[in-house]
Amino acid sequence: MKGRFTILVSVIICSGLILNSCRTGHAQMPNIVVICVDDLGYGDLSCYGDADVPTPNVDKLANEGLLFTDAYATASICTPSRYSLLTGRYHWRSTTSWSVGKIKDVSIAPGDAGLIIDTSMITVPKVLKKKGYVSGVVGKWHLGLGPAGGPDWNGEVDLSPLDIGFDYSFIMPATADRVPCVFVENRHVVGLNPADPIRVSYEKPIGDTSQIYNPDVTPDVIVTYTPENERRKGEVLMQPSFGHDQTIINGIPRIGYMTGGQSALWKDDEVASTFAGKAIDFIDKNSKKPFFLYFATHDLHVPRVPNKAFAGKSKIGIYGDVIMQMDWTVGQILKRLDELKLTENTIVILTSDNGPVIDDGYNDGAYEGIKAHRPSGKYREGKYSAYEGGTRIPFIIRWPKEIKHGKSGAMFSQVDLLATLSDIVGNRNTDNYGIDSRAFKEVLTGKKDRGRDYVVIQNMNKTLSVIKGGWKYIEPSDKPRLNQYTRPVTDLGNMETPQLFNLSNDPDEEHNVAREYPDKLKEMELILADEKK
Ligand code: NG6
Ligand code: CA
Repeated sequence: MKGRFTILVSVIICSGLILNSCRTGHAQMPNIVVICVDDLGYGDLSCYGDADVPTPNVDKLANEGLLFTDAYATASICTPSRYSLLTGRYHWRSTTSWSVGKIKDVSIAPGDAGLIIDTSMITVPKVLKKKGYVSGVVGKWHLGLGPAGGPDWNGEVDLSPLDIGFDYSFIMPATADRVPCVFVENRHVVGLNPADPIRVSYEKPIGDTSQIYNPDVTPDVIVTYTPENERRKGEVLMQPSFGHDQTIINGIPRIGYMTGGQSALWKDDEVASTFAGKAIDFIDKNSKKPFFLYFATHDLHVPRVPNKAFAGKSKIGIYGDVIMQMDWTVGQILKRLDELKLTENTIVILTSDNGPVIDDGYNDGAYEGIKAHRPSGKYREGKYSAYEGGTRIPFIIRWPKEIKHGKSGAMFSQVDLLATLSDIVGNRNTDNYGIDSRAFKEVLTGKKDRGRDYVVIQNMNKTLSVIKGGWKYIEPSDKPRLNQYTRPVTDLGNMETPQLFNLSNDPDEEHNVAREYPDKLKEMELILADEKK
């Protein structure tokens, strides 16, 4: 009798424990918010030592979390960088995934590119789903949609984030300087009037020629876009400095041709607040489940159109205004997490997709206003380049429950996010990791300060570099050395001879020491050759 009673009590206690763990099981899984800021430079944030632009919200994140000094994006441009972040695979390896689009050799996806991530590939949201996560993407996508040539903008958008693991999607299809200038929510263009269908071409003008940019008839530059300057057909509110000379939408000439969809056009000065609102809605709706939000802000990317709350507010002109706007957005997210009492067990990562650029194709005043501010900090060049400014990016992680405030000098690559997040949520089956992704849970949580042995990065021409133990090797390339479409002109780092730099004493990559250190050069060449196999 006594034995039976003991068994009964044990059963009751055990089932109580099981029930309890079921109830709290989900609550214990951390929520994950990855904020991918477009074109944010290593030198753009005060927590990284810059005093030119106030970024109190990002600084708060850094003050409560762990700030990485040696973190890398895998590419110095958007599409390949984001591809790696979501798939754990270097984009330069791609063969199959490009087959869905017609842009095999182009690194920056046009606005009518087909979905670049193959639907059979492993992705961060797919791995997290195995652990019960609900995933959402809000913001700039730039990884293609639909089959080659783009989706049916007027019907169901097939081959979208929803087909690679996301449960919710509210996106700008490519960039704000590429048509179509509409948001896509799940499988439909938002606010589309069927009587005014969207047509898109990246080959030739279509439809109404008064909407096509013509430098001979357009008025002078109006640097700051204001809501009062509403959409005036055919008039230019912001002049291009390079390219960006096709369809004028909301007074801003863009890349690509587009007609129709007038009721669906986004308002440029409201893109940031729209994204913030949608991100918050996603958090609100899913606050009771473990969620993953990939939140890709656009503010710093051209065309820069700060809302009037930020226009003219920084000391360094429009370039600083859009950083302040980005910081406000981050603040909105952090505030909501606080209000929902989710802060303690939510991992918030803030990083950038590639290095910074001052004039990226518009006379928006950034070049004139920026004064002594150095967007790449102490590093050489920025967006597009193989030099450090191209891919060494801010990376901050906050997770109050597990991570103590501090700084880490460990090398970390965004390609490792997939495996590391998998590990963090207890999904240790490495079949689920992308082929280039390695798990660095203890590094990201600040328990170890030795991360990757080396990282591999690419510039806009797919020229590869290896960074290891304070050394940097850039492989030889016959591609053009300069990108003339930025101001100042960008040195892409393409040279016909190998380059080797000792970053420890030459962070500026001024002295190519390839001849002086043949053994080191060989070692780095072999690492790259091995990676390429
Ligand atoms: C370039 C555009 C630039 C920007 C970039 C993509 C011109 C002259 N330049 O081709 O403005 O859109 O592509 O940036 O058109 S990224 O951050 O999305 O990679
Ligand atoms: Ca970018």
